[in-house]
Amino acid sequence: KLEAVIFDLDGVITDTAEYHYVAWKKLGESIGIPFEREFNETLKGISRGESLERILRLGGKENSFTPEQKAELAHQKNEHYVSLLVDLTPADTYPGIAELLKELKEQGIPAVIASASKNAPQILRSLELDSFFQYVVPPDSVQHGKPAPDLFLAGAEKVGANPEFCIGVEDATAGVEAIKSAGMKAVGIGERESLEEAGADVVLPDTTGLSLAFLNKVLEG
Ligand code: B16
Ligand code: MG
Repeated sequence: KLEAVIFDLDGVITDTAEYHYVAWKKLGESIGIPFEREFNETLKGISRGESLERILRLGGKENSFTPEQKAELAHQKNEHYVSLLVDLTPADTYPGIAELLKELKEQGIPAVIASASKNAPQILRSLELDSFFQYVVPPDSVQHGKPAPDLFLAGAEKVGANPEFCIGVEDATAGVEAIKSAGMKAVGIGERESLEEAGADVVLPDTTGLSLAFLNKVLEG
């Protein structure tokens, strides 16, 4: 029986992935490292600090900044990102998500957030979804970010669920890898090829197909 559903946030619950892209792109341009959407895919699910490192590496500038300057760049990106978040309302929740969360709550199946984002609690409040989640794993509370399993394992442990009977839902390849190394079933949202390659048990093009009945089938295999 399904014991918990552990959700990624950005790209699964709502489209903040787009805001991250806009904010990182602007930051990149400000330091002479332009990039496009394709490169941005590799930043999904990756922490703020590590995302910055990857952008600097892309531009061959990993040694051009002191740790203090890097912290300031990450701060600038976050300021811009947070300024874009003020527009977020419940209407920005992806289709099917609110309905699924209601079903889970009615059945007493815990819903958990395993996001790399430090802004997750604020985003959930703006979407008015915070009361549907038993737990939001603080990204700083675990040792390793995605693709390591830490965030997903911490979520399962907090609600007393056995990973074997948990389902993780992710839009990023690093996230799908994290779910699989946690020993859970993985539902990928987005592009079939890359998510299947990362180990997803099933891939849906978007969130409309998510329901408790669907997740129960995934768990049965
Ligand atoms: P923040 P997820 C991740 O969230 C994003 O996919 C990633 O692009 C972002 O850099 C990371 O959160 C950190 O977010 O800067 O807000 O702390 O997909 O794991 O929900
Ligand atoms: Mg994501």
